[in-house]
Amino acid sequence: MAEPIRVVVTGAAGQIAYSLLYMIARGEVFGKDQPLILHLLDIPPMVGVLEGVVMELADCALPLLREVVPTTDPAVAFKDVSAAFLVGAMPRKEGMERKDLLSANVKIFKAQGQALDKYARKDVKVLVVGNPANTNAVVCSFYAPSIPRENFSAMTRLDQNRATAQIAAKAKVPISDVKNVIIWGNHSSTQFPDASHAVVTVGNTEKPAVEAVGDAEFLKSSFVETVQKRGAAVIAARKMSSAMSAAKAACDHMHDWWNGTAPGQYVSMGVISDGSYDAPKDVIYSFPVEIKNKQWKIVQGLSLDDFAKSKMAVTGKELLEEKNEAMAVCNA
Ligand code: NAX
Repeated sequence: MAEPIRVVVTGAAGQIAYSLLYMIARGEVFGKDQPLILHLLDIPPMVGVLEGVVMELADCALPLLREVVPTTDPAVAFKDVSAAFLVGAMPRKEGMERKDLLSANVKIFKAQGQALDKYARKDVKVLVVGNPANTNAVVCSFYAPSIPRENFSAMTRLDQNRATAQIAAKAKVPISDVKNVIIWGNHSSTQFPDASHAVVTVGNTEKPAVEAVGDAEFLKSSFVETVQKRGAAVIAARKMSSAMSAAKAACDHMHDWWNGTAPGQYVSMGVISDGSYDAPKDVIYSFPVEIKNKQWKIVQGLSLDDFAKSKMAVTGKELLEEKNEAMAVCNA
């Protein structure tokens, strides 16, 4: 069997991590033959809860899990890690402005970027889940200059999974029969869920999603809105934000990064923008990517209509504004 790899999950005492740690430790991300040493980072007030999580992980009796390292020290948490799930962030509290949240979280991701730079493996794959995820990922990468920028990503896979589920339900097919739904831009309400290149298998044939759902208007209206507002709908119903589905999406994201995408299929990831599709350069923008040998490549040559272009411009502008605000906080 392979040597164990070290994987860190931050926010390890939180609700997403509660599902995520189990999925990782079962081998659903790095494979059923890959032993793991899990590093769990949280903040000092959460040490007691973290101890409970460690007990439960032991009680799961998972053969791949060789060691668990709970800590509040980033130097320990990021030491020699091959993969990092950066979930921990300050939650939005009542009365808090978006700006206050951004400023609190940007500081966390600056410090974690510096710790990654100092202690992690240089080929570490970093997935930022904590919000504002795209901008936190930009900041984290900026403060880890010894690690390639391509190794930092932000999670829009939950949005992709939500969008794919909407198409499957509308076309009345199993979810595995829908592929290549795209999320463009920011993991925020300006994101653009795009099914115009998606394909649905109906019987033995592949059809464009628009044909399979039989409703072009749906794809430009309620489909887009439902996906954009799904997070809020879950909060309204559950009184807590998405956790199980967020954990599953984080696993899907890292799994595909680690193992590659199937031929003819692409997935959406927030990655450093090279200006493809007129997105602003040097922000972490969600693009469709294909992955081979642990390297992602933005899918090129997809046609965009005016509707798509206008939506993508809005989310790109927001990302640029967020990045500028974040860098101002970092430099203050
Ligand atoms: P919780 O509040 O349950 O857990 C967050 C945990 O992070 C807490 O245990 C907290 O103590 C810890 N934490 C805070 N500061 C830390 C630091 N400096 N270092 C290490 N740990 C720290 O939140 P949860 O529901 O787990 O959500 C976590 C983050 O994911 C939030 O920012 C949330 O907005 C974000 N989400 C992102 C999604 C995405 O698609 N990108 C979807 C789900 C989720 O909303």
